[in-house]
Amino acid sequence: MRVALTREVSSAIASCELTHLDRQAIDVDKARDQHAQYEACLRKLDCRVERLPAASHLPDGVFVEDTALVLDELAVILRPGVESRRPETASVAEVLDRYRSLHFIEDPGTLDGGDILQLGKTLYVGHMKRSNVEGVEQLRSILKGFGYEVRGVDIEHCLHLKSALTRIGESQVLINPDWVDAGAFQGVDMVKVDPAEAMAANALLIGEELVFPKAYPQTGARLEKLGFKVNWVDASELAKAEGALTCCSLVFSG
Ligand code: CIR
Repeated sequence: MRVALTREVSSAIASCELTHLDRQAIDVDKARDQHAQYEACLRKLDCRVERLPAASHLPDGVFVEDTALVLDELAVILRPGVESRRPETASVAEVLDRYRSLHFIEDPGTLDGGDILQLGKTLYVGHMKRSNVEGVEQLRSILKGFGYEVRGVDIEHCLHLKSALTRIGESQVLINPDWVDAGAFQGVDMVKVDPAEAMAANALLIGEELVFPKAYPQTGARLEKLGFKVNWVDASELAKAEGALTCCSLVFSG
């Protein structure tokens, strides 16, 4: 059974962290409605959605991806790069403890899940803002015995590695080559975002289908032309909080 862990949008989302965007008003009801539609899409793709409650002291809590890395063999509870997000991990750990043995990134390491891209047994970790070298080292040492290779990758102009590229197939990524060095992904097949849609590289792959934002029609059309089944969702309110689609769930086999 495929599980998708999510968290309801906080009433305090207006106080979210922002790095590259100017603060805009966020309509909480609209954000919750769009989030519910996102969850409905995950259910349609055979996920059992397990939803954590929102909390007013967790403005960015909806972006659960940043709190943990779930692999087949174990889960790693991460340590987000910004202080305000660290209290999000406890309730996520409580749920994941039912599914996996837990390992932890500890001070002084920081790692946001949005910086970790898994392609088979290779984990690419973007380190710049939120994730530091100590975090990458700790992850490497946790995963050493499980046959995973951890590779650091430089990113620029974006918040997380998965703002710049995401997995859309077995060994295939959707990429904005202006934000990450494509050369770091030797042997990986690449589809580029439409040049007019810099933020379009974040697609959520579930099974063989993609969940993709309506905000980037040209890149989505490019994917459809290549034969991908694209499930379009409107995530415009959460985008104002600098969140994309992969950020809103942790999907794993339960
Ligand atoms: C933050 O800055 O932490 C949130 N406002 C957005 C996090 C988005 N998460 C992600 O890309 N994985």
